[in-house]
Amino acid sequence: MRSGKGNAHAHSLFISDLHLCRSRPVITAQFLAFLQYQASQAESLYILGDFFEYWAGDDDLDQHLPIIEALRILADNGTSIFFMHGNRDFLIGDRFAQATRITLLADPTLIELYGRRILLSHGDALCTDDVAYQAFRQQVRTPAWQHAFLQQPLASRKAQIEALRKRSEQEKSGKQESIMDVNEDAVDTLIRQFQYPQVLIHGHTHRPALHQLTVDGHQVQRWVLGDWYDQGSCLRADHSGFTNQPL
Ligand code: LP5
Ligand code: MN
Repeated sequence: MRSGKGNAHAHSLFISDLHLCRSRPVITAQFLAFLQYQASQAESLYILGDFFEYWAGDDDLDQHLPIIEALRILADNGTSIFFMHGNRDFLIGDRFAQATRITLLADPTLIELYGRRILLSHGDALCTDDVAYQAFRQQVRTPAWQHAFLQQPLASRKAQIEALRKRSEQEKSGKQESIMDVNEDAVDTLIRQFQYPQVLIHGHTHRPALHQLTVDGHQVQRWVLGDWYDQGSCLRADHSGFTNQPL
């Protein structure tokens, strides 16, 4: 048995917001090295959304074969991989999951790990002050919208995504920073809904931090994962708690 799997060194890793795309090969190379040297030592890897810069549909798998193959090798070697959709890759579906041997998780999902109840989310649903985004999100997360979108030719989907990306960047430049962060009441409501997990882990805001909360007298840690634009960011969980894993 390799170190760190199923023994006293057992640990799991959490990442999000890698925004992998072919135009940023350095990040892809960094991620592939991370899988080989770090994730391979973990019993599980949780990818909490915006793994790709965007995902147009599983018929575009060929764009990312080295990544898909590396995930499959990791899974075949015994690291369980869990994957939650982000706002950029919510169209990842069963074909991608089968090719990579990942397990898709709903957003949010409660897990129990090393004696703690841990709630996982991408984080965009918690940004409730961003009303324009939430209206858009509600529309594109329905099965009917997704079915109709995926029926269209890949080239047409990509053109629409490009237009959306431009519009999103324009609109973001006019939004206050605070609007694009999580709403604290939305966080508290979620914590209550899941009966006060000890830990909430999410990404999306690209504001890595540990927030210590008290919700109805319960202590909760909110870990915000960082993005991978300049350097990787990874949270490690084991029997003694949580730490930022140097990459
Ligand atoms: O990702 P990030 O952090 O930069 O910004 C998000 C919100 N923007 C988005 C858009 C994505 O970044 C880019 C597209 C991803 C591909 C998705 C694939 C399939 C969808 C294809 C649809 C054509 O998620 C941004 C938030 C920000 O997070 C912070 O939380 O502010 O939201 C926006 O800027 C969105 C605008 O406010 C509203 C846009 C409405 C567009 C409606 C026209 C599109 C019509 C499509 C049919 C419904
Ligand atoms: Mn996001």
